[in-house]
Amino acid sequence: TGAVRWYPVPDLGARAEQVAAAFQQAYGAPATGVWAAPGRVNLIGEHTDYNGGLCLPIALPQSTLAAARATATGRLRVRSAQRAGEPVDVALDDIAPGRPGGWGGYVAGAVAMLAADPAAGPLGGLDIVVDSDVPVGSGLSSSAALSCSAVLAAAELAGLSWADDDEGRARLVQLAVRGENVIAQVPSGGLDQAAALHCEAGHALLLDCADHSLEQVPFDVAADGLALLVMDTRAEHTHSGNEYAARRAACEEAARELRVETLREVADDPVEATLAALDERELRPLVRHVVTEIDRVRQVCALLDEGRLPDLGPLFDASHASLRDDYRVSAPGLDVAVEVARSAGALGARMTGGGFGGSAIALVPVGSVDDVALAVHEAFVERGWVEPAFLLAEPSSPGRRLR
Ligand code: GAF
Repeated sequence: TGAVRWYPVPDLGARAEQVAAAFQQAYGAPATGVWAAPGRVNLIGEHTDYNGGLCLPIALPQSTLAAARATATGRLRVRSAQRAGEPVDVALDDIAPGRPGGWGGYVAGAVAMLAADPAAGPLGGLDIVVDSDVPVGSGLSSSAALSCSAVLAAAELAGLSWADDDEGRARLVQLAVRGENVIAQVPSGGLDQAAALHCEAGHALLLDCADHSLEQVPFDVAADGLALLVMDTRAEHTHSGNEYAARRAACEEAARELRVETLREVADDPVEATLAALDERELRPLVRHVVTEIDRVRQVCALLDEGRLPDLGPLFDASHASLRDDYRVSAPGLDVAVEVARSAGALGARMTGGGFGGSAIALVPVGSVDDVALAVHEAFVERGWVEPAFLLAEPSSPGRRLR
């Protein structure tokens, strides 16, 4: 029905023209190129990346575009179509932790890390215009889409062709992660940036955060008459907030108590007796989530390998329960979306991304997609909540130069 709100699927060619035109308008000179990086949904493997675990994201067609050119001003100037009133203008030398603050820190972080890389040629300055179709604050990784579009632009303008192969892309991922951690001061774990730069169309990316190895896993829900429905609860979410950092710190504390480098080692060799040593109410449930979630990623990959897509449903459900009850990062909107989606015909559903708001995903028979979206929409309206918004996730292409 018309009441349900769907995010449009962008025409990236047309969007690239628009951003190039906006660049010309803003700076009175043509952009050298336009680069794009996608948002993502993580199929499973949540809050495992910073524990050396496994994740399984796909890239979305919704992307952030960056039109850019090199300058000799010694400054980074950035304008955003989404934040028209907040242009950034900072000397490259002044980029520092927390400076610039806000959204500009994601761009500046990526640019500063690139400029500091010994392999990069001198970067005299940069003008950028960004424009995004990734919903902001929805757990769909708008921040990594932003930092990764910037790092792609900055690298190529610094004379590096790192985007041409996996090894170079892995370097760009590291720069974007470091920029977010150090300059934007968000302690994210690397899943989002790896998804933005390594995911391939038609595939999920099996990411092993212990050794940064990657595997492309064919993922074609349509072939089984299914769809992956993304349900954006549009409830405020942020992981620069304390909760994300607190979970990460607690996992590090648990690893210290268990005398392992990361919790991945416990996942590979789980010992109930070891877990029993941890505080029953605080650390043990967190570790249980990480250990069981890593195992669920393996199970999902095995099912995909056998072409048993409909059987993913129960693993999605188990992942959600674990994130809600053990890891405690769900939110009322996410729980309602997941439960209502299941009652309306989804085979399984779970929150995706960092949590505390943001989006959930549901595996739905194609014929039930409208019913599920409508049921979730109505459940939100009944409760007097902000209307949710939806999209169908098509595994899409990685970050790249568009023109
Ligand atoms: C956020 C973080 F940025 C990622 O690094 C990851 O930890 C995710 O939450 C949870 O899986 O998106």
